[in-house]
Amino acid sequence: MSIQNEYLNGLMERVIQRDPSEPEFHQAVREVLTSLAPVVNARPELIEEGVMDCLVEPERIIKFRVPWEDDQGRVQVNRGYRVQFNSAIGPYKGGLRFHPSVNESIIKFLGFEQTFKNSLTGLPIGGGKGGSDFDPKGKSESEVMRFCQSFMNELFKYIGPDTDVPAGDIGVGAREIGYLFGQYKRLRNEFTGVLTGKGLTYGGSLARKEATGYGLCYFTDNMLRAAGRSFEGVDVVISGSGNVALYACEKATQLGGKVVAMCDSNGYVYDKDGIDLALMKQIKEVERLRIRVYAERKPGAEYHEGCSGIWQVPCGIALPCATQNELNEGSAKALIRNGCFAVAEGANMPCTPEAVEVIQAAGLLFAPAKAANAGGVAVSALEMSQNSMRFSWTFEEVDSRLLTIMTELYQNASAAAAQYGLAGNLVAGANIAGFLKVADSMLAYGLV
Ligand code: NDP
Ligand code: 2IT
Repeated sequence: MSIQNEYLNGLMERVIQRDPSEPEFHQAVREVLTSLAPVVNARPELIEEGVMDCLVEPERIIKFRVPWEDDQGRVQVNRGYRVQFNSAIGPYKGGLRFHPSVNESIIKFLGFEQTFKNSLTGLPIGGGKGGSDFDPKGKSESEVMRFCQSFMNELFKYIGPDTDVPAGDIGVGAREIGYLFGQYKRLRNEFTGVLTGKGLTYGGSLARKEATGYGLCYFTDNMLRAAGRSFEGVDVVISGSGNVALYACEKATQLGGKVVAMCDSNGYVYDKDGIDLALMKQIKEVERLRIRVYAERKPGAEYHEGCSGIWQVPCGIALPCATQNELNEGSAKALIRNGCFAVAEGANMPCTPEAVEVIQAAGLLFAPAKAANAGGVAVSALEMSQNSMRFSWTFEEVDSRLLTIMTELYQNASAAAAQYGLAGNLVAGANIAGFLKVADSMLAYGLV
């Protein structure tokens, strides 16, 4: 779909010309500008006052060297990033990703999307993202610790509980957050809520670990119910087997679905009896092994080499929860052919634009990442509140707030889509609803 506004088309061209080698960032910006054309057509001051031009340019990009010593005593050098994208409605907030594929384009796309996602939660958090091309796979505990400490030796200068509050993402979980928090505390001599996703003994929130996966299922359940459907008795396919995927599996199962397949970057497992989550957690969270071990330990389960084959597994509901652009047009067509009726994005931008077009054209229910996976950052914001209060809520308290946030988010995105004549299009609805609060705040401040 093209952008139905001449100015925004020109802006898109300028974004590409300015940074021609950032395809993921262009992809994310194009989707948002396409959705925002009807808003901008109705409110030309958004262009005249410079909001649209500012929206696509990060407030600040920090890029730094991360030297660390491996177990053989050799110096290794990685690259670190923090993109502070937009602070119109609160301190920059968003995860850190450690993965060999990380580059400026990927961190910019994630920071851009985070701005709208965070606004959608209804909580006062701006958008940011960071990370490194460091690969935690195959590294020892002490190598991971030394890397995290070196990463924080530079990052601490730019973050703070009222400035920028990082958290986890791919390759960054409670272990890495512990090392990062410990180093920040040493350097600043301060115990503050500067990171979220912390361990429960030092300021972490109950239900943060579960929040993205649970929130994804709460959002999906709302979307299904509005269409007279539910998880009950439905086969579900979930890509990935990390933090988001594991807790999506847990909640989808609690809501009556049967998760029949999960994957890692090497291959997928199919279990016709439904994934044994306790076994999967043992393999992935405790022992940190490859997913093929699941099929070795679970009678009746099959392992297949190659992760993209997972979309050939018949299911009613598909939850891509691994990484960007993991579900392409061919995979979308396979899902549709096999009777899938709903796709909800747990990962950030997991469906390619061509896949989204095919899914929407075929009339499937589609929940976009910015809305559907906002539960993680929402509970991060609740962790910030608890840290500020020097208090902690029970699991039930946090979980019930999460459910309310995801339900209201669904209603707001649906309403925004309907208001602009796009009823049922949650991509447009989420982008518009997320944008308006940010844009009105930017206008209020005056831009130059
Ligand atoms: P984890 O590191 O815990 O797990 C990532 C999973 O995805 C692993 O199974 C990994 O397999 C797989 N994966 C990663 N990269 C690739 C790749 N290039 N190709 C195939 N598979 C891959 O990360 P999370 O679960 O935290 O994050 C998953 C997605 O959810 C990401 O898109 C993230 O941005 C998004 N997200 C995360 C939130 C959170 O709170 N953690 C919040 C909102 C969104 P392998 O082990 O083989 O690498
Ligand atoms: O993509 C995301 O929303 C996250 N990785 C979570 C960010 C956070 O600050 O909890």
